[in-house]
Amino acid sequence: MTEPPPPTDTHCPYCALQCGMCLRRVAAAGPDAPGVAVEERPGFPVNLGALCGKGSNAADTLAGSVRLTTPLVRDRRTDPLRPATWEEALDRAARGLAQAARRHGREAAGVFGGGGLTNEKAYLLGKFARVVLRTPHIDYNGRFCMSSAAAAQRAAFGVDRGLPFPLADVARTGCLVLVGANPADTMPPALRHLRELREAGGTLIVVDPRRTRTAELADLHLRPAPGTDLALALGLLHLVIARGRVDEDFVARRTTGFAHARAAAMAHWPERVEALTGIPVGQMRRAVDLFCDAPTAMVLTARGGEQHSKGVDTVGAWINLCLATGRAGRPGSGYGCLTGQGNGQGGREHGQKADQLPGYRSLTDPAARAHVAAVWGVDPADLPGPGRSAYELLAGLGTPGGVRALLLMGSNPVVSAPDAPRITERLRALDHLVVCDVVRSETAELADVVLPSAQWAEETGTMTNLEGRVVLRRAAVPPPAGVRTDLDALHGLAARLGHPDGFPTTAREVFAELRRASAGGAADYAGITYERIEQEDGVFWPCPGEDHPGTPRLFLDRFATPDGRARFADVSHRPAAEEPDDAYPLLLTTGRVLAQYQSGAQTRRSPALNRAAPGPFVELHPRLAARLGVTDGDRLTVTSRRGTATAPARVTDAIRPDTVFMPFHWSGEGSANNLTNPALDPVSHMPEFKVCAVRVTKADTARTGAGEAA
Ligand SMILES: Nc1nc2c(c(=O)[nH]1)N[C@H]1C(S)=C(S)[C@@H](COP(=O)(O)OP(=O)(O)OC[C@H]3O[C@@H](n4cnc5c(=O)[nH]c(N)nc54)[C@H](O)[C@@H]3O)O[C@H]1N2
Ligand SMILES: Nc1nc2c(c(=O)[nH]1)N[C@H]1C(S)=C(S)[C@@H](COP(=O)(O)OP(=O)(O)OC[C@H]3O[C@@H](n4cnc5c(=O)[nH]c(N)nc54)[C@H](O)[C@@H]3O)O[C@H]1N2
Ligand code: SF4
Ligand SMILES: [Mo]
Repeated sequence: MTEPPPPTDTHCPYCALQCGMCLRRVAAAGPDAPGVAVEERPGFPVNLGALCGKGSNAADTLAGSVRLTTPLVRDRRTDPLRPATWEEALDRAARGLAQAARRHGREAAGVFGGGGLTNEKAYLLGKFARVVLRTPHIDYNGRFCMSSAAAAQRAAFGVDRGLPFPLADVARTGCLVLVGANPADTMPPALRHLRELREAGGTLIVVDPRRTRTAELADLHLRPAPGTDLALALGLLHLVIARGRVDEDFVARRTTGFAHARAAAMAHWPERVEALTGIPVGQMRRAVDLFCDAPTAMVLTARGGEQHSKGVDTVGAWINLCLATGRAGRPGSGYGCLTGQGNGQGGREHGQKADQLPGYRSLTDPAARAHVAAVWGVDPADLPGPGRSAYELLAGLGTPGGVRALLLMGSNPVVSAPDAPRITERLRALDHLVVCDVVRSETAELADVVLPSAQWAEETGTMTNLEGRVVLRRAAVPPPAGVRTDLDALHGLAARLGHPDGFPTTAREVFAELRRASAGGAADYAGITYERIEQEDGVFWPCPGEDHPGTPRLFLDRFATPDGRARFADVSHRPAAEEPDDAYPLLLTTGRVLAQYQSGAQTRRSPALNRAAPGPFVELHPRLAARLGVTDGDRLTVTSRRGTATAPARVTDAIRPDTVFMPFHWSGEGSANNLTNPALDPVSHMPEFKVCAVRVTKADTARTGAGEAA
């Protein structure tokens, strides 16, 4: 008998914590059951062995019964999908992309990627768009995620890395402000650091319209009306200035632009901000005291503050608060963004984004184009310019001048895009849709060609977590028969489109090229190797050489701007794109629950997770429920200017009476994205997922209009 192989150290397939875990090979309980079990990996510093339910049930995603295990094609648009060989599927996929370009020009082919893909996949996908298709139109679902925080960080600090310090530093700050972040549900192992913070005497302020499980841990919970965080941050800065708490020395030495920020803050006096946000002035004063009295302080934002048509300005205002009080670029202090997807950070550094080249280089910078073109062996003049942002790309599908043939890898926009019914209609209007996925997602159902992909535990590749730590996911089991890696698929497509070279199928080879392409850029991976990652529990970028230790903490000496100083943002309050009125009198906000992940494509296929979170719901306050004549469990119809969703009521005083909340993990009639507003931030092009105006009725009275909220 042969010895069983040792367990494999790897990382969770889901969120940006990229918790360390161990996979042990086990005898599969049946032909379709996964052949591995998830076990603790105590040493990894981010989660120290802890996993949330999604992580501990992650092996469910490997089961053959929930997977795509053969390519699928359809012969005519109206035909059902049928199984095909890889040869036939790749031939058809390549032909469809080439045909669109031939008929309508190169810009008629497009690519849509995902922040869950490894660095190697994201890098090759960008190269595929620019070198093989030579189209400007590539963007990805990260645009829907942390793009507002990225833009604001870049404006203020010259570079955007989720956290400019290791997550464990959170435990040692004096005061932590969480803005629109609910890690108790979205990153549970991170709570360990919050608990340590409290034990060490630090304080926690949570800014969230809902009393979440995270808010329940707070010393102070501020409950702004959705879409008013910008006003709140300005109001807090006003109080900082009025109470003489500005760190004048820091402002003078390490920043520029305070005069504008000061003037804007002075126009947001506390009573005005109370009227805008609903937060009592006394609570704002207490927040400023907690923040300024502590020796060090941090502000971390997540999607609640960022997914707005003014997300960039909102993050800018929170960064202003940090800069004015000297809480940035110092040990124990700073601003950070909790990135979301497994590779939300790395996925945006290596060229999936419409305006960027690998290493966080700008597609419009001639030197950057020359560097990357040399690595790719092409003429810089042949590299296309910037393309459309995610929502604009999707909304233009199948229109004159829009993309007519799309390669989509690692996203499920039928469920997750704002105003999803409209995006679904656009996907149907394509001449040709190719989807690479691990499961038969709602979006795969619309495809002309579906390519079944290998995933996390079945292949090797790197991910960059929310700290800028590059980690290595290692293969523990072979993929099911019939399944190939995304790198294989890209190689096959590139070869059929005239590029037999330049698209390696091993992650190691791709990573070697990525290191060269990123060398000298802001996100410099040149010194990172798989061996170092294994030995050092991950390596933090920038890491320009193999003898460089990597950079766990940024900005301690200087910010990454040309003059080394951080820049204050010049921002003022403005309302949400859609405010309540007589027809749509309530605010809707959307977000997540603990046991489901994103569009649910993976977690809705896990029996344990489905038992924990079986379906959509509408959270509403008892006073609103009473006004509507609704009790817990009644079916509600929620209507916005875009559409309608129906789901059971969940009555709770954890939410403001003027606001309802829906999670977005489900498709069909309970889909929150039937309702959401695709109003975009002018800079980041982030849609306004977190606030729109709705009307709520009891479902069985919807037709008569009775029970409407006034
Ligand atoms: N269980 C689970 N975990 C996940 C994910 C998942 O789908 N499920 N997804 C991962 C990804 S990609 C991401 S991006 C992260 C997201 O992580 P989070 O940002 O923590 O998650 P959300 O639930 O989207 O939003 C957080 C909070 O914002 C609040 N909020 C809503 N509107 C506003 C507002 O206007 N202002 C303020 N201040 N707060 C508001 C909501 O009430 C919610 O509690 O989670 C990651 N982890
Ligand atoms: N209303 C509302 N909508 C939102 C949000 C919100 O807060 N409210 N949040 C937004 C945010 S922050 C995000 S990040 C998006 C995410 O939304 P999506 O982009 O839809 O994210 P996922 O559901 O993770 O989709 C990933 C897809 O890739 C597949 N997949 C997983 N691993 C691999 C792989 O290795 N290769 C390939 N080819 N496929 C793979 C999965 O099966 C799944 O179908 O949703 C956004 N939509
Ligand atoms: S917190 Fe995120 S990375 Fe950690 S186990 Fe849960 S889903 Fe996985
Ligand atoms: Mo996200």
